[in-house]
Amino acid sequence: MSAQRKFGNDVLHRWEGNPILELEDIPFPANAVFNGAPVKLGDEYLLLLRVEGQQGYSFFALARSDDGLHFRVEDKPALLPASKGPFSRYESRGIEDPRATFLDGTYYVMYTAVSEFGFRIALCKTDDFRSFKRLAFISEPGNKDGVLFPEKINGQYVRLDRPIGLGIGSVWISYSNDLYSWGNSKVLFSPRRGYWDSFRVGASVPPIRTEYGWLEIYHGTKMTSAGPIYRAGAVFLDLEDPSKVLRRCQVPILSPREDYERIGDVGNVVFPCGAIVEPNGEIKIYYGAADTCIGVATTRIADLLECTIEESDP
Ligand code: BMA
Repeated sequence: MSAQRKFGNDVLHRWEGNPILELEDIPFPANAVFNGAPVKLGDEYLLLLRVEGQQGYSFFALARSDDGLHFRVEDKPALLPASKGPFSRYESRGIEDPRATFLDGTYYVMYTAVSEFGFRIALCKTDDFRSFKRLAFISEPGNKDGVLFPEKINGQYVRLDRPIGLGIGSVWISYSNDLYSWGNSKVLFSPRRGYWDSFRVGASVPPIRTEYGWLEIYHGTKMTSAGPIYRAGAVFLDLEDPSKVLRRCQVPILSPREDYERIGDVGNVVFPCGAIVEPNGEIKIYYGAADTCIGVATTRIADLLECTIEESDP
């Protein structure tokens, strides 16, 4: 059986060495590692990891690699939930799902802050992924999956996120003049009845500029009698006006099929949090698998374009 048939013809191709990081690779006591944000700093690949500690709350650790495939995790956590100061109240149950964007000469990281009040989006910045400066909470509770565009559009910062309204999760777009105050929020795209993304959709990878529009790799869920199945999909947004969806995939680009994606703390989950576009055009997408480990899969813009169709009413 060919590798492609074995993997069910997903548009993304898993690396045969997956998972690239699992609990055994964490050099301190932890419960699981998943949902990491990749960046390429010079020739080095960094992966800011969500690690769930044995207590049950999450924090971030840093992994380094020369090839984007073999990673070594640093001995100490990179960022812990704030224990004092104004951020501590809203991070008391952990920090989750970092997404990193290079913008204005620095890296901004949007992450989910979790507390007794619920989850909300936080923003911090870093130059080296060793020290982080927390900037602000940029949403109230009930919102997560914040991803920042890598450039200003029409003079404004732009982000996607996923507020939960009436239990339904759509991807929204918002704008800001200073990265702190956000507004002019609009629904960008929603779950589709009867589809693999019929229950919720959320932004996953910070948008990537392509000649066909902004590529957003998102996650979508379908509810089943055994719980949700998390898959990955793709949309292309208008370059000048990213509130317009130009194209959307009909089928998922990655579905949980391998044992490490099917079985874990939360089974049937693939959850991308970032991608690296290589000089040769290959896109490496890093994803959490079953909330227990991390995998990498590759694709090309042309393949993603081919699996999307024009939105009838952009
Ligand atoms: C989402 C987030 C992710 C997690 C996923 C699957 O809502 O909480 O951190 O990987 O669910 O459990």
